[in-house]
Amino acid sequence: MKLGLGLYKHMLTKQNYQFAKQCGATHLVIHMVDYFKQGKGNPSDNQPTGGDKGWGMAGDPDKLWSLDELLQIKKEINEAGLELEAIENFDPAHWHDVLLDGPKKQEQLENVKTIIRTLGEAKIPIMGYNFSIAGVCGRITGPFARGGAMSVGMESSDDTPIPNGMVWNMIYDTNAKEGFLPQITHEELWSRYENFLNEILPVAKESNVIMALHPDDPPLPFMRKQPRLVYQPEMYERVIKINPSKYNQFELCLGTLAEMSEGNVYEALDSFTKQNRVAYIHIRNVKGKVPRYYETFIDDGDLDMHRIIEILQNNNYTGLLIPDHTPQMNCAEPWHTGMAYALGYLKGIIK
Ligand SMILES: [Mn+2]
Repeated sequence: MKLGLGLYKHMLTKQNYQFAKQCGATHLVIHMVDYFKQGKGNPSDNQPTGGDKGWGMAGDPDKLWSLDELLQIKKEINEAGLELEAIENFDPAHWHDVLLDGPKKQEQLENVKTIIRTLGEAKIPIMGYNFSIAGVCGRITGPFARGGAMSVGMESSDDTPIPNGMVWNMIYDTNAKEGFLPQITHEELWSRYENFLNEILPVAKESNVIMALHPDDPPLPFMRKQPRLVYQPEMYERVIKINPSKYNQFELCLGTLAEMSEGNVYEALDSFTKQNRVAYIHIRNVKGKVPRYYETFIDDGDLDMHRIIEILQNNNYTGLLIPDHTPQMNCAEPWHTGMAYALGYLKGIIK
C-alpha cells in the first residue's frame, strides 16, 4: 500500500509538498475547491467546518479546471519527489444541478465529463467525489481530543433546512430566490445518482480515471432535511449494483464508517478491498457513533489501526492511504503537526 497526504487548495505549495515528502508520504491527494472563504470562524489551519452559511462561496461556474493548471501542479508535485494520485471533490459551482436535478443538469453533466477528460489527459488516476446535497455539515468544534486538543464532533443532528442557492455546504448562487431546497426521498436521491453514474462511467473508462465515492459524513439518514446516500456500510453494495464498471470505486473513509450506527468497519474494509473497489482510503479515528461522536488522535479512538493495516496487508491492497482529519495540536502549526503525528504512527504500523 501507498502512504500519502491530502492537501487543501490553499496548501498547494512547494513547502507543503516537501513537508509531505519529509513525513514519508509518496503520493498526494489534492483539493481544487477552496472551502476556506467563510471568514475567521474557520481558520485555514484546520479542516473546514463552518456554520449555517457552510463553507462559503463555491468557485467560478464558467471556469473548469484547465489542463495547464493541473499539469503545472502535477509538475511541482513531481519535482518534490511525489506522485499526484487523486483530486478530491467537484466544485458545487460546476455540478450543483446534477445534485439538485435542476435546469442546468445536462450542461453540468457535460462539465463533469470535461473535468474527467482533463484528469485523463493530465494522467491523474482518481477523481474522488461526494454525491451529497447537505455535504459535510452539522458538526461542532471543541477540545474533544486527548489533552484538550481542538477537534470536531457531533452532538445532535442538524435539521435546519438548506436555503436556495446552497448545496454541499457551499453557496453557488447569492441571488437565489427566498426559500429552501425542496425535500426529496432517498429513492429520488438514488435515482439522481444512478443517472449520474451511468452518464459518467463510460467517460471515466475512456479517460482511464477511477471515480471514487466518499460516504456521507456525518452518516445519518437525513441531514438538514435532505436524504443521504451511503450512511451504512452495506449501502456501498448498491453503488456497485447500479454499475459494475471497474471505474466505479470508493473513497473509503474509515472514520465515517466507524461513525455509522450499523455494520462493521473491518468486515466492510475486508470485503471492499477483496472486491477491488477501494480507490483510496481516508484514515482517522473517532469515539462514538452518530448522532454523538468525536474525532480523536489516530491511536486514541474506537478503531484498531493495527487490525486495519493487517487487513490491508492480507488483501495485498496496493492503493493509497491518507490521514483524513486530525485534532489540532497546541503549537505554531496545528494542522501540520497533527498530520505528521498520524503519518508517523501509520508508517510505524505498516513497517
Ligand atoms: Mn473522509
